[in-house]
Amino acid sequence: MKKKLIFVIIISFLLYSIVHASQSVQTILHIEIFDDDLINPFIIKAMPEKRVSKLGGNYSSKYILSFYRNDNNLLTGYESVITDNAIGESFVTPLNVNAWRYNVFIKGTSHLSKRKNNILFNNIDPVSLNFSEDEYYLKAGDLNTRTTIEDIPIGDDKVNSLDISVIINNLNIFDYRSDLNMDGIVNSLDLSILITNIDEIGETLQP
Ligand SMILES: [Ca+2]
Ligand SMILES: [Ca+2]
Repeated sequence: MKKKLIFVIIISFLLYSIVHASQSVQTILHIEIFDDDLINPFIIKAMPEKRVSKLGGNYSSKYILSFYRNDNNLLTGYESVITDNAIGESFVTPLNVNAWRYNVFIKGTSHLSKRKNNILFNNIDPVSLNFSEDEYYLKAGDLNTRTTIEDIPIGDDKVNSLDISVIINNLNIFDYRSDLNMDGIVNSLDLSILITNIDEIGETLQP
């Protein structure tokens, strides 16, 4: 009788171990599937306004793309991107966002945000996001630092006196964010671009 009881206990322990181990395997598999489900690389285009003309183009800038789930509007992840000088394009290789349907915002380190709604990333249909359709240029002048994402300083998506004080502090030097026309120096030309956009807000702040 005692032997039988010990046998039952051992069998129960073994069964528990097997079930527990298979749950752990499922957890590991789940993480692997999650990684495999990252959205495929895609192309974006965004052109900052009022850049001076340069041989080979002058449209490069730094941006953060933020992905909000289309069904519940929850922020799912960010991807950083630096566009090229020629036409403001970049190939984005996602590291943080899984396949889903999203509303996607682009926010420049010196520019107001724009959005694209209801974009399906299903890793079957190719995706390209052109934030500068119809020669639409991103509005410049958001220079204060509200937060920094992946080493890219990001403002509050408004152009106001906070941004004017940043540009005044950077007059007559080179500063990547304040040099709005990208001619190599911060001066009255950059200030006048900012003044043109005073009180403008980006699309993250619009209904
Ligand atoms: Ca601002
Ligand atoms: Ca300048």
